[in-house]
Amino acid sequence: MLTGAGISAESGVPTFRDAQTGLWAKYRAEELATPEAFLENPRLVWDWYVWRRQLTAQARPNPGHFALVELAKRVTDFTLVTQNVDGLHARAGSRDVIELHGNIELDVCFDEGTPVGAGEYRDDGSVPPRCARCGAYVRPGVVWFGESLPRRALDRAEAAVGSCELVLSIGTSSLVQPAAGLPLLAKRHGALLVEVNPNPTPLTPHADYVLSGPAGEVLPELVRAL
Ligand code: BJW
Repeated sequence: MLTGAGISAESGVPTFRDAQTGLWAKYRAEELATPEAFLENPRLVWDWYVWRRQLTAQARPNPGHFALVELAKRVTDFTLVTQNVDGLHARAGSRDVIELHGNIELDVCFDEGTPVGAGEYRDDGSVPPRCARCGAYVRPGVVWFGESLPRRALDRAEAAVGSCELVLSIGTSSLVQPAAGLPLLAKRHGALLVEVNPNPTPLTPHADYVLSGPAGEVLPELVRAL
């Protein structure tokens, strides 16, 4: 399975390409999720993540997330790959989730790329905070445009799509590479491709089946039908 922001939409987490609201209405998410944006205006980008962290912390997994937990129990070999950084699959009970774009809860040092944990922040009131080891800014542990995906996560995802019989692409606009290429890779290896999305995407013409609707309704129905 490959999931995207759409599966968390029914948990109240805005999708990435939804129009931004409130303070952020004048920015496009794509303009904030880059290392260049952070270097140019660290405070703005940091505050955007503080706001999004609050949103995801308050969000609860929805029936779509829970349906994938159930599906995993009924399938011998099940791999869940997500582009989401919100951690909602794990909170629903999914195990061993492959997070291609990192996790919004984590902090890492901008210069060293290593995790920054409790007691490792410089105590100077800086926003964003600074790494106590080297003084560089701390940033969220997510993958921004132009950055490489975590090698192990991508290797595992590619191995899974190279050998699976069925791939579900759920709640993703299928625009962002390399994740968007994974379902097509699976199809080239002979897998059946099913898309779950209320809206068409560039993947739709390649899908063997399109289940057009919200993941929180379609996935529980799919599990019931098994
Ligand atoms: C519902 C629903 C409901 C609504 N139920 N569904 C090859 C060709 C061209 C460009 C590139 C390429 N290879 C790499 C690139 C560059 C770039 C890229 O892909 N650009 C394209 C946009 C053109 N990729 C990268 O830079 C990646 N790095 C990389 O490849 O490194 C090597 C390299 C670099 C540069 C050049 C070449 C190689 C990194 C990508 C990192 C993406 N990071 C983000 C931010 C994460 C942190 C954060 O959250 O702040 O990840 S961007 C954003 O997009 C986020 C998402 O995970 C990702 C995908 O979005 P997603 O999940 O699809 O969400 P939406 O909002 O787009 O769509 C929601 C969908 O849900 C919609 O379809 C709705 O209809 C649907 N929906 N309600 C089901 N209830």
